[in-house]
Amino acid sequence: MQWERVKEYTDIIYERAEGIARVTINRPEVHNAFRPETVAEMIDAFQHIRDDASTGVVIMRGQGNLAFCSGGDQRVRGHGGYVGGDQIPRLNVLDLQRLIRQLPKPVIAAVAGYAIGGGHVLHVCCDLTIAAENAVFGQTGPKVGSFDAGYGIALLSRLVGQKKAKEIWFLCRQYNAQEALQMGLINAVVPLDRLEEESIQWAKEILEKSPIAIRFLKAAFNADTDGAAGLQQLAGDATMLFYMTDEAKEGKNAFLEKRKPDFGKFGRLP
Ligand code: 1HA
Repeated sequence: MQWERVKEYTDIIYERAEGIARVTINRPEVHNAFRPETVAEMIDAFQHIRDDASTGVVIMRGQGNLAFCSGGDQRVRGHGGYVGGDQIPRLNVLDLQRLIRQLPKPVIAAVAGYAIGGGHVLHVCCDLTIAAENAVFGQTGPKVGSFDAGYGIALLSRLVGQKKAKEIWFLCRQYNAQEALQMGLINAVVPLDRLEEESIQWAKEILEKSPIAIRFLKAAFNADTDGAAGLQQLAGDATMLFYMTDEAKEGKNAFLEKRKPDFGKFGRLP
């Protein structure tokens, strides 16, 4: 793969090749913990990916082999949130989680090493997770005085069931890749040196499929967990398709031509 850098950032790397976008958290000195700026850059990259018609799948990963992401950077945790250069305390990773969910393209987490705390919730929010054999999964919130009880609970308990999700949160244990696979937390485990290749293979298999079918399926999988916002996504996709029909165009054209629309010519299917 010939990865092309799409945009320059300080905390992340955003590249693309052959229809795949690759977003890498690039803070290996802190096991790829995120600060507000890291998250803002991720949000910017994901917004770009959303508009980029040449991209169909995203691979998210951490720099190096030791960590996918270790959650919020505890060194900049302040009063009410994580504090960046603008001195405003933020929990902006919650915005990123929603963006990953709303993105009409699948996001694959490629996890080498630790996916811990807020980093664990990020992989949970991704559509698929492929782990290297050295991957370690877990929540730390109650140990470090935090909790992410939004998607961190709702999605996790759908993946592994309530009893297991409670164990993960209440005990803050760490789980290896095989244990994670067994509990339905991830999709596959591969040797570390095959993680990249395997993630690209999965992305390529998705890229061969119908983009609109994949888009609707992702929205439908999210719809019931995400409540009205999930339905909004699904309904918005339906509107997008409807706008492509002659029936919808008749409505717009009639308005612009100041005449009564003739919807009678469009059949009603069972
Ligand atoms: O809960 C939330 C949120 C909830 C609602 C809304 C928004 C939220 C946003 C964020 C979060 C959270 O993420 S809370 C949870 C924060 N993360 C953690 O509690 C994990 C902290 N890290 C660890 O427990 C361990 O580092 C580790 C189990 C992942 C790995 O241990 P290991 O292999 O012994 O490495 P370690 O030496 O600890 O780490 C390597 C370096 O990375 C250390 O720096 P050094 O001493 O070499 O200078 C370590 O301090 C640093 N590091 C690791 N994780 C973090 C970190 N520095 C800052 N923040 C980190 N999260």
